[in-house]
Order: sequence, then structure tokens, then C-alpha cells
Amino acid sequence: MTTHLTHWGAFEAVSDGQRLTEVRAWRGDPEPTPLIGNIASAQHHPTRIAQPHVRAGWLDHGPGAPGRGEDPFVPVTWETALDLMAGELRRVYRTFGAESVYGGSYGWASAGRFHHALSQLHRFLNCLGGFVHSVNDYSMGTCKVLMPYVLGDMNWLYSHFTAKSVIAEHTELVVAFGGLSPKNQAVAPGGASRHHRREWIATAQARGCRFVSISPLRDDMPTEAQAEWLAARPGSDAALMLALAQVLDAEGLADNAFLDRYTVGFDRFAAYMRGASDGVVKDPAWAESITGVPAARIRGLARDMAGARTLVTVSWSLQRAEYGEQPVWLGVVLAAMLGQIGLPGGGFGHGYGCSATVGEPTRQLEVPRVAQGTNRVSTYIPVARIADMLLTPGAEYDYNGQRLTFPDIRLVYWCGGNPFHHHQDLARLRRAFDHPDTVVVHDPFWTATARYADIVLPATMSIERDDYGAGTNDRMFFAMPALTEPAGQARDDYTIFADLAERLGVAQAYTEGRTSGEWLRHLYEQWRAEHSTPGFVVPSYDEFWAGDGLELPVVEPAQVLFADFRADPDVHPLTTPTGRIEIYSDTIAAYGYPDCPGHPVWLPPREWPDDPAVQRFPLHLIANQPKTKLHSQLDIGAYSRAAKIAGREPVRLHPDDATARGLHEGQIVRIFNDRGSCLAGLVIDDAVCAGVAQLSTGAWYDPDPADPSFCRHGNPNVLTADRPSSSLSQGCTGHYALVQIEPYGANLPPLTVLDPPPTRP
Ligand SMILES: Nc1nc2c(c(=O)[nH]1)N[C@H]1C(S)=C(S)[C@@H](COP(=O)(O)OP(=O)(O)OC[C@H]3O[C@@H](n4cnc5c(=O)[nH]c(N)nc54)[C@H](O)[C@@H]3O)O[C@H]1N2
Ligand SMILES: Nc1nc2c(c(=O)[nH]1)N[C@H]1C(S)=C(S)[C@@H](COP(=O)(O)OP(=O)(O)OC[C@H]3O[C@@H](n4cnc5c(=O)[nH]c(N)nc54)[C@H](O)[C@@H]3O)O[C@H]1N2
Ligand SMILES: [Mo]
Repeated sequence: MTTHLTHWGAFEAVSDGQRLTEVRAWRGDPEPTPLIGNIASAQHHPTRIAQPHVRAGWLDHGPGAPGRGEDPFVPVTWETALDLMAGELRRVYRTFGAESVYGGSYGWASAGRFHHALSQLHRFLNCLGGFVHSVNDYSMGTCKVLMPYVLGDMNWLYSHFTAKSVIAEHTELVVAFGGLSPKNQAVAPGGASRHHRREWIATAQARGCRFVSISPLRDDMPTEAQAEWLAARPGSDAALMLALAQVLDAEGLADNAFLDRYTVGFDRFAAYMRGASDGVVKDPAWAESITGVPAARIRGLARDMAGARTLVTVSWSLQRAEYGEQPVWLGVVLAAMLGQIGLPGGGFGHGYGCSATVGEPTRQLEVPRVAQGTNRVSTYIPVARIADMLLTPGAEYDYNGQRLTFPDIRLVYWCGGNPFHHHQDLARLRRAFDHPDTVVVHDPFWTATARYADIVLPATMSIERDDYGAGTNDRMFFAMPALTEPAGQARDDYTIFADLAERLGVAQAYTEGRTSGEWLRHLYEQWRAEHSTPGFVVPSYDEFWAGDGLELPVVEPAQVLFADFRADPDVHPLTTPTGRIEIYSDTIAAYGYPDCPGHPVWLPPREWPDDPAVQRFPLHLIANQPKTKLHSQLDIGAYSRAAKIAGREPVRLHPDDATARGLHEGQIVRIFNDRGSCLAGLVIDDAVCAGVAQLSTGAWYDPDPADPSFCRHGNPNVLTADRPSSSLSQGCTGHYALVQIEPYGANLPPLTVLDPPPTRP
């Protein structure tokens, strides 16, 4: 048995050298996830890319030839592919410069820190002169921009939110906007070792802690929480939070001493909340009409919050929407009004239900990783502006107080991500992908993005190479020896870049003369020299490699967010501009953005049910993270396929909504709006509130050849809008859209995405 790490957990496997013959959860994991069931079945699936491929039109007519996404692919040798690639990189860098290469390459790739696909791509492109990069992510694209103005840097916050063990011991009331999703707590970037969701929530519950979940899905809260469920209308949380705040204010329940000492700008916000600035009092009656939550229930909850040690948590999903700043900022304001920030179990949290490692004890050390070098190109985009960049080079736009210009991209290089999974309005993305001369993809699988590329290079899966890794803020650092040989002709991204670097005359800069095995040892030894301290002796590389994971030291006792700040805000100021919690931000106000003013407000999303333009689409689409996989990864795996209905992604609907449409369980339905449509298999379930359709992300995009806006498999991103969250953050808004559902009458079209694309000899 050899241990290996994935984003969804560690596992142990037996291998015959080619494939995994037995897979079971790592023995140290008390609550392993069934997601490990996708790995072995996916490894040799027909959609594994067997060898390098070049799109026929590109091969015959050169860069920019039409036919991307339509032409067959020509299988070629590695020699040919690498020669073509090197020639094309040389042409683009010489003719158009580094500013014409987009290497943002957003995506989760695999666990394993050396063979981290994006890091290797960035290092390689930096050796060639740099590339246009992306900032932020799809996960927290809005709050990462907002938080530095309000609470402080989000990367720091991520590993310093009050520990779950502290919540389990002290919190009396958890008010969870977006729930505490059990499926999402299985996953963490870079890996999760000891899952213990049931344990911390059940401990809190048994002690008498009450959980209230504000969410369109009952199962966004684990059963062990025995939560009360408040099904507010999706997208309305800011209104609900304003009304909770208004009750605290009007009933004298707000902690004014806390607001005075630790925050700035409450008065400006209060004028809005009380109706002084716009004539509308944001009271529970006002919020009832927006949220659908009875005013009495809102008032009761506000009083309960003031009477208990209360933790306000907001999931990242709420900010993956238009004006996504508002519910996050208001969550902070609510917690500030309760005056419990910095106390054990009270205050604010962001992301407890989003990742296994939010609320884990803060890790004292980073793990070794490869340096990406220096990017000489300063041009970047907020990551979700990819289609805008490709469609409108030269156009100007606002971002975080700046006026930026989209560059003119000739070559797109993707390694470790799947934009035809993660981006919104896929038909528009497809038009955008027509713009560059050349699209290059490395991936183990024929993902939709690989099918839209010109040069496709087969990458190894993490189980096919030596590596090591630890999740962000996870305390276990694992050696990850290769479990099998690479499938087909797959090569490590590192080896591919090293061969390209050789052809382009930058081999020394890229490899520094090391093989990947030598790099692993070198980076480890460097790290060991830096981190061997009397309290923590790092074992030799050989001991580490032979061991079953190294336990890294964490801060003890477990952290309470902002305990220092509470003790003395002058000695321990926040990293915000004023050092205080900013309920009003002068900096944001000065930007003058109507879609993100200086204090939090309620702004209805542009697609809001009152609008006659969208009345044809009365259902809120919840395109959340999938339960049976990580994003689009291993959607061909056994555990993911087992949940499909006639091969299509399941969509869940409330019984009343199904009856009203004459739909029955297991039926194939068509989900549509003005942007696109997709097929899905119907599951009728009263865990979904009425008026909501839940279709998770991750089904491999399988467009009708005649209509790229119609996905035959059930990818919700044909339905979502490619609209920014706001001028401040320019984040993605994949978590909010309106749709309609009807029976699918026509003959069920076959899926093509489970087979490799057509090839030409
Ligand atoms: N509508 C809607 N859309 C969303 C979201 C939503 O809530 N709603 N959520 C968004 C969020 S939060 C995220 S993070 C994104 C996720 O979007 P992505 O991170 O792009 O999704 P993944 O499916 O994880 O893509 C990773 C790709 O890397 C490949 N890969 C794995 N290992 C390797 C390797 O070693 N080398 C190479 N070259 N490739 C490798 C995998 O096969 C896979 O194709 O999706 C976003 N999209
Ligand atoms: N199994 C699994 N786990 C994952 C991932 C995965 O792909 N699979 N992806 C990981 C990644 S990259 C990320 S970023 C995190 C994401 O973590 P989140 O963003 O929290 O995850 P989601 O599943 O998108 O959304 C959580 C819940 O929010 C609720 N919700 C949606 N809209 C609203 C709203 O307007 N108001 C309220 N109150 N609730 C709403 C939905 O019911 C949804 O189920 O998850 C991580 N965990
Ligand atoms: Mo994410």
C-alpha cells in the first residue's frame, strides 16, 4: 500500500504497475470521502489523451486557420508536436511579444506541489520573457478584492478564521448564509488529510449550539447540525442581513462600544439602513418582500443573535454573483454590530462550508514549492474577464480603482485548468476562443478545452509521477511516489516544458540542470535547512519519502480570529487602510462605482424575478459545486457516472415545481434561458426550495455541433451569464442565473464527450 494525496483526500492503493487494483482511504482519515472512487476507473478511460495531437486545420494551414472545435485531430509524435510548439512560441514571442501570450491558465490541476501544472507553466513562460497573467480566482473573485478594504488580506484570513475546535466548544448560535455544505468540506486546494466535519459539528450540536442555515437547499447543512432551515430567495441575502442589522439597531441590541472602538463608518451605513439617506427603512417587512422570509422570523433571529455567542458565516457561493461584495460585507457588519469579533466562537467567518481547511488550526510552515521566476509582463486580467479580453482587445474597463486595457492575445496556453468547465456563458467563450492564432492545452483528458485547442499534449495524472504535497493549511505533508507507469504516451508537464525549453535555448534557466527527481530532493533539502528548529526536526528526505506523512506544527492554542485586535486595536491594527473594520470605505467610495458604493447596500441582481424581461425564466438556477467529483475532474469516473440519469447530469427540483410542469422523476428535461440550454435528468426532492433548480457544475460540456449554446450532457455554464460581479472586483457570477425547465420531447441525442474526438491519420 502506498499513500497518495488528492484535493479530496489521501488514499492508499495497490498497483500492478499499470493500474490501481485496490484503492482505499488513508488510514489516518476518520471521515473519508467517496470521491476517491473516481480515480482508478478514470485512469485508462477512452478519453485519456493517448499521444500528442494537432488540429487538422492548424497543421495544414498554420496558426489562425479556422475550424477550431470542429476539425478532426491528427495524432503526431512527441518530436513533431514539440518542434511545432517551439516554432509557434518562437514566432509569437518574436512577432508580437510576450504581451500577446495568455498564460493565466486558471485551474485546480492536481495535488502535488512540484508538478503543480500552473507553477510549471508560469516558470517556463517567464523563461521566455513573460506572459499576460490573471489575478484572483473563481472561488473568491469578489471577496478577495473587497476584504483588504474591510477586514484585511483574504489569503491571510483563509488560514486564520476561528478554529472549528473553538466553535465546537464556545459557539451558541451559528447563522450560516449558504449553509455549511458537507460535500464541499470534503475538498481543499492541494489536499485534505483528516476530514472531521461530522465530529466538529456534532460536538457543537451536542453541547447545545444551534445552527440556522440560510440557503435554497436543505442539504447545504449536514444532518448532524440538526439545523433550522431558512430558504430565502437566492440572491437576496444582502436584504435579509440588512433587516437583521436594522432590528439590532432599532431595538438597541447593537454593541455601540464595539462599533466605536473597532470600526469606522457605522454612521454612514446606519443612515442608509434607517432610511435617512434614501427614504427606505431596511426593516423586516421590507426584507420579507425581497427574500420571502416572514418579517417575524427575521426579527426573532436578530434577537436570538444578540442573545447568544453567535458566529455569522458566509459561504463563498454568495459572492460568486452580481454585487457579490454586498452579502460578504454585510456579514462583517452584522458580526461587528453583535460586538463578538475576537471572542472565542463569536464574530465572522467566511468559507467554513467551502473547504476542509478553513477553520483548521493555522499551520506554522509552508511546504516546499518551485519558484515561478519573474514575469516581465505587468499586464493582467481579473481571471473571469477571459472572454472579454479575447473578444475586445484594446477595450478599457474598470477594476479595483484602476482603468485597465485588454491586451491582444495571439497564443493561449492552458495547463491544469478547464475554462470550458469553469467559465460562464460557454457559447460566448467559444466565440472568444476563435480569436487567438493558437491554443495549446496540456491535460490528461480530452476535456472540452482540449477539444477547443490546436495543439494538445497528454499530461500524466498525479498517480503517474513522483511528487509531494500538502493542502493549504492542512497539517499533513505527504510523499506521493508514483503508483503506476504513465498511461499511453503521457509525460509530466515538467518534462514537456524541459524539452521545449531545450529547443528554445532556455533549458538551463528552466531546469537549472535538474531532473524532476533531483528537484524534489533539492527543494526538500532547502526547505529542511530553513525549517529544522529545536521544536520541529524535519526528517531527512529519504526518511520522509519512505514515511506515511509528516505532521507539520500548528499554532497552539487554536486561533480565535482577531483576538489580538480585540485586546488592543492600536497595537494590533487590521491591515485595512484605517486599521479598523471598515463599515464605510473611503477608498471604495472614492472610486465612484455605482455597483459598489462606499458602504454595503442591497442591489437586486439585473436578472431579478420582478423584471418583465426575465419572467419567462421563473426558476433560480443553483449551479453549485458537484457532490460526486471536484469540478470537472474525473467526470468519467465510476462514482460520478453512477449519479447520472441516462448519462445526463441530475437536476433537482421541488415537487411543486415538477408537478406544475408535468414532470416526473428520472425524466430527461431541457433547462433553458436566452443564453443557452442543456439536458439533465430530473430528481424531485423537497430538500430544494420551491422556485429553485439545482444543477451542479462539472458535467463535461458536450455541445450540439450545430449549436454550441446547447449542451447535451448538463453543463450549467451554458446558462450562466458572463457578467462581472462589479466594477470593483470583476469576479465571476457563475452562481446566479434564472432559467425555465420543460420536458425534453425529442429523441435523446447521444453523448460524444465520453469518446475521444474524431481523428485523421
Ligand atoms: N456556474 C458556475 N461555474 C463555476 C463555479 C460555480 O460555482 N458555478 N465555480 C467556479 C470555481 S469556484 C472554480 S474553482 C472553477 C474550477 O475550474 P477548474 O479548476 O478549471 O476545474 P477543474 O475541473 O478542476 O480543472 C482542472 C483541469 O486540470 C487537469 N489536470 C489535472 N492534473 C493535471 C496535471 O498534472 N497537468 C495538467 N496539465 N492538467 C491536469 C484536469 O484533468 C482538469 O481538466 O469553476 C468555477 N466555475
Ligand atoms: N465535492 C466538492 N467540493 C468542493 C468543490 C467541488 O467541486 N466538489 N469545489 C471546491 C471549490 S473550488 C470551492 S471554491 C468551494 C466552493 O464553496 P461554495 O461556494 O460554498 O460552494 P457551492 O457548492 O458553490 O455553494 C454552496 C451553497 O450555497 C448555496 N447558495 C447558492 N446561492 C445562494 C444564495 O444566493 N444565497 C444563499 N444563502 N445560499 C446560496 C447553494 O445552495 C449551494 O449549495 O467548494 C470546494 N469544495
Ligand atoms: Mo473554487
